[in-house]
Amino acid sequence: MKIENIELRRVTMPLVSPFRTSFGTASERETTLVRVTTANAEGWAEHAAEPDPLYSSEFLDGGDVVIRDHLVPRLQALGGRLTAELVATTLAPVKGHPMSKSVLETAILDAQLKEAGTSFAHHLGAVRDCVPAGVSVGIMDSLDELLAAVESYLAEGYLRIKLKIEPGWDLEPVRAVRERFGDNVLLQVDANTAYTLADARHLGQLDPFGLLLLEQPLAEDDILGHAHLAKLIQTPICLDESIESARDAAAAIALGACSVINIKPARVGGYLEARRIHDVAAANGVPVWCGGMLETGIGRAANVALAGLPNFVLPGDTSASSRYYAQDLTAPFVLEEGHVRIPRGPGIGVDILPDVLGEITTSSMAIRF
Ligand code: SMG
Ligand code: MG
Repeated sequence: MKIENIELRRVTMPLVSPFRTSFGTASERETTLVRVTTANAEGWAEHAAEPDPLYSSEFLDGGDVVIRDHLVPRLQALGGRLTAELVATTLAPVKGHPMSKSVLETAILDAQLKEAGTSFAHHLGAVRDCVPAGVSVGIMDSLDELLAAVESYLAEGYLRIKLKIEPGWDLEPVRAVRERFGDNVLLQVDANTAYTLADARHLGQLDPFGLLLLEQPLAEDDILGHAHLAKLIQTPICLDESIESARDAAAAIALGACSVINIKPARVGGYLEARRIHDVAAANGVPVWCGGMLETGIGRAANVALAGLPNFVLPGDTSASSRYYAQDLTAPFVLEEGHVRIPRGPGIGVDILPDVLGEITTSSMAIRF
């Protein structure tokens, strides 16, 4: 495939409400959109990193530089031989930066599939038309505020609730949600690395609440710690930040560090590696679910397609657009009886709304290929 242009476009979108995690609070989402132009198609993807390197070591400004100075030149060297399948191996000599690699691979895959008239869902191997939607609920100032938020998400039809936790905001919010909404609500928690193995006894106090899983309690590089923790508590451990490749997934599973995996395509370098993780987990009987990074409709479309694969057996952070945005960059993803529909058009299967794009763009950079 011959690429003519790559454009990096920085956009900022207001969030409907601030989103607080154990590492910070966001009231807007900033991202870099990548647009890849070929003779016959235009591919789009969005960078999953945040302005600051707090979720992982990647951050948006760093991503722009790495893409422009280190990744794109390697792809240019391939000339007309470039395909999405060659992106990861071509970029492998550059250490790290999975989110920057992912945004390029995804935009190229989108253009390639649009040229071929094939959807992400079909290409990746989705086996359903709709995926069950969960919602991630941030840390709040009070239990009353939390219960009101959970109540309205349940009323909207979300099929699973994930509470963000941190030391000082863990047992009480879980207990409050269980007491108010009962034991049948599918409930899980996400610590974003906020604990250490010394907190094992404390985390064990979550056991009576029947949570689906405890996501990433310990540091991302503490695989052994998670394996120890898994022996000390009953709640299943799910890894997010720790898993950046199918090899990581195989190792974590073999060591007993997790019994569930959150797959975020951006975190693992793209949708093709994400599918490999899905396959490794399936081969080991480990269920997976699709994570989120507050995606606009662009990233959400591709995530929802991935979540259609057979071993995505738990509801994902594949919420409706309205969870974060009053005005999305594409036609909004909506909840239909707790599910989100997988786009079936070519590529990611959604169109960018040009007026919205114009309004939210803060800068852009064109790279001639
Ligand atoms: O897209 O709904 C979403 C976000 C879900 O909680 C979510 N993501 O660790 O899983 C996670 C967090 C990381 C994002 S924090 C900016
Ligand atoms: Mg997480």
